[in-house]
Amino acid sequence: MTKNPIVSALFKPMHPSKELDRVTSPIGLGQIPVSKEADSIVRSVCGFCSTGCSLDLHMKDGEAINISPSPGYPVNTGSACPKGWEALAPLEADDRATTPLLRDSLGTLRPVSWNVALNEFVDRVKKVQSDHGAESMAFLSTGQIPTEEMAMLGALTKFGMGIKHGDGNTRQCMATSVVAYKQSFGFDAPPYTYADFDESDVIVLIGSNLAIAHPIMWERVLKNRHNPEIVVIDPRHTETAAVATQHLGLAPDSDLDLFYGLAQLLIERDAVDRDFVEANTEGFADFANHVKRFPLDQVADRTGLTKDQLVRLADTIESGQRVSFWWTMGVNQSHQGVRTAQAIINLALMTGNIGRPGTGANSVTGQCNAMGSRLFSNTTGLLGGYDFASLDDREHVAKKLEIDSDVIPQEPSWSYDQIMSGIGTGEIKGLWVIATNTAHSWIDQMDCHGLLDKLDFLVVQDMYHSTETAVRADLVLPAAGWGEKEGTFINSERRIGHITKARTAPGEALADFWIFKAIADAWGCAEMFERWRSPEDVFRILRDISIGQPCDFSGVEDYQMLDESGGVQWPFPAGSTVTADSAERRLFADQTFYTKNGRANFIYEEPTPVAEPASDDYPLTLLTGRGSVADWHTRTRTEKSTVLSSMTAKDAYIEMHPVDAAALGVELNEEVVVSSLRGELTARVVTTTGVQPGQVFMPMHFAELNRLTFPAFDPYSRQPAYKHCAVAVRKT
Ligand SMILES: Nc1nc2c(c(=O)[nH]1)N[C@H]1C(S)=C(S)[C@@H](COP(=O)(O)OP(=O)(O)OC[C@H]3O[C@@H](n4cnc5c(=O)[nH]c(N)nc54)[C@H](O)[C@@H]3O)O[C@H]1N2
Ligand SMILES: Nc1nc2c(c(=O)[nH]1)N[C@H]1C(S)=C(S)[C@@H](COP(=O)(O)OP(=O)(O)OC[C@H]3O[C@@H](n4cnc5c(=O)[nH]c(N)nc54)[C@H](O)[C@@H]3O)O[C@H]1N2
Ligand code: SF4
Ligand SMILES: [Mo]
Repeated sequence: MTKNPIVSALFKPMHPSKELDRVTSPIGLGQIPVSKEADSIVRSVCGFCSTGCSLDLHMKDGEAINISPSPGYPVNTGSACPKGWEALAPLEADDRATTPLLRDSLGTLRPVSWNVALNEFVDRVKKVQSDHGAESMAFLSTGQIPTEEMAMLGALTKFGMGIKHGDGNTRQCMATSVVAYKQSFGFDAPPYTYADFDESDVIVLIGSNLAIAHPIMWERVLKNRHNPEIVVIDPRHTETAAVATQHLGLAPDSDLDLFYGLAQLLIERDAVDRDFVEANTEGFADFANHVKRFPLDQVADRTGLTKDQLVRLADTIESGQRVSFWWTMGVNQSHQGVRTAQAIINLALMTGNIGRPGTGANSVTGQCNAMGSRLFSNTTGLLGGYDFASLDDREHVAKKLEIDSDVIPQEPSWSYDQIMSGIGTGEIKGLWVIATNTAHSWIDQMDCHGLLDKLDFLVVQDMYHSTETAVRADLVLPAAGWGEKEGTFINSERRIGHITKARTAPGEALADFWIFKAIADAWGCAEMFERWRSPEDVFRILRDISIGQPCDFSGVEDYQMLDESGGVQWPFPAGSTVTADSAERRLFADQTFYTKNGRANFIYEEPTPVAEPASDDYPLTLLTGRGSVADWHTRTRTEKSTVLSSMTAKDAYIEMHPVDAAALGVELNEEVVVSSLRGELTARVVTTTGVQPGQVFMPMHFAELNRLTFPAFDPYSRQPAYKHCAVAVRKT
């Protein structure tokens, strides 16, 4: 058997699991002194949410033994949420994948060497491709690995292995914002800097539970010294709504009606920044005509809000000097997410609330490196924010990479849902899943599980062998996690931050970067990646590709510069220097957008009905989302921390209004069966007025939840509409 040179060079024999005298992190906000045991500190950016807090890793004998939030970093200034404090615990779990695992003829996953695993990977992927065509192998990646790793994966698969279809979990999360920004601004460019949280006098949060999902951004809202009006638009009375000055508990998925109605109210009272609209936008007159069809009475009726609530919000927006609009999954995960996001963008444009401190139409990102994946995963967009369909773009990228432009696909990939349906039709026969847990998080789970089981070859590359997806795999590749490898993340405000290797990965687990390098070698395309010697080399290659793009960061020399400057926000073209003035960067201060004529577009459309309204048989609307600050997604990481586990519920629960519970005759903590047309689960009832009558809420962290969800998608972004389906609840 051929020995893989990358693996041979990297391979370290299994080290005895090191007894780490780890000090327990206190929970809470604030700073702690360096642990007494530590002999030095290295800095890194947190690997959970997109806030991108900086963390100090306390080192002893070359291994991180404790964490505290970094003082002085522009994002978190000495604070972290519990997940940040506890970020080392997931690395020490018993179910870490420590060797590759291959399913044997009896159906059991058994440990094999890297050489066996790599040969198996190459032989079976090549067989899938020769039997069914190159396009029958696909991959699903993530917003949770460093940019350098994403780029390596995207280039290896698409340029090296002839794979055409690859998408990622960013589709479940940010695809709507990507399309909305591209169409409205000409580039996928969230315009804000976190200082805008500090500067606003009106903060409008739409479908965003910031207090739970982005606690350190929320802390900035709470520290805002302008006594801001905080408006929360969410069907639920969330932890965030509890502190708001206005909560609009609208009917689920009625946001588009609401925002068109608000635009109409503002136009009626001439609360429009005519100069800004005239000089910098396209299509306002037609938009103004469109929203005439959304009069106050009708909007109140469709949203379930009172006319007073609507008028008060219009007053607030009109009188605000610096109004910022922030949206997250309550908008993106809708069957009409793109148009809803654009309706928010339209409000910011027509009131001139963009490009100035404390303003903006701001999509809050989810995962630590979703922004990196949007620009550099080489999935739907060509590496660096370019277009697969453009010959010029393909030639430009090929030249930068010193490869033949013919190897670059001429079309974007299928989206996640198209890849899944492709398995159903037999067009996709092999799937490589990297750092995402499809079998838990994808919509309409019963269907999803059937599809995964239908594949000829399923490879899962994960930190753990126990995930819902890994246990279904034919081959598991053991990956190092955050803290065990190096690279960069891009946070929600476009800040590039350096993540540092501060721990040895267990057993034979390797950083995803080195797994990709080893596969390139085993596949026979290592030559193409000769210059991609280390993550930092890749960083330099990507930096060169970014030149001339809105995301140009060619002014960043190297990782050291990122460390010394507290991260750098793009754009940062060559010649830029980090000074006190340039430390914060907001887009569109010059009122020039990235469209061909430099103007932002007003885009709008008639609202459409939800895919599955409540019915006699399924009378309740199921809302889903984040349940607690201590839970991360499918919990593979956070459940490994005893501290985080103690802060959250172990088993599935469903929130229900006391009136609905009484009608069903169920009480707090009673077990119920929740069913939809697609599947059912059992859960405990939590009675709360946080949800409205007729609605129920269940956190996405429970593995069973997506048995219920309905596979509806936004037509432009193909993002799943996780936030809405019809269910019934009955006593067990
Ligand atoms: N603790 C924790 N933090 C996280 C994550 C995590 O798993 N755990 N995940 C990260 C990721 S990847 C993401 S994408 C973000 C998500 O962050 P958020 O989007 O803030 O979180 P969600 O709870 O998914 O959804 C937000 C809200 O949308 C509301 N909503 C539902 N339907 C509608 C509707 O029709 N209209 C409106 N206006 N609102 C609606 C829900 O009630 C919910 O309160 O969080 C990030 N941060
Ligand atoms: N019903 C419902 N479903 C939802 C949502 C919802 O609101 N409601 N939200 C959606 C959203 S916004 C998102 S972002 C998705 C998230 O869904 P997923 O991406 O499936 O969730 P995670 O648990 O973050 O999965 C990440 C996987 O990568 C592994 N991992 C972590 N770090 C590394 C690494 O460095 N390398 C490798 N190789 N593996 C690693 C983890 O162990 C884990 O198995 O869920 C979506 N699903
Ligand atoms: S807020 Fe997000 S980035 Fe900051 S410590 Fe918590 S999970 Fe990490
Ligand atoms: Mo997400």
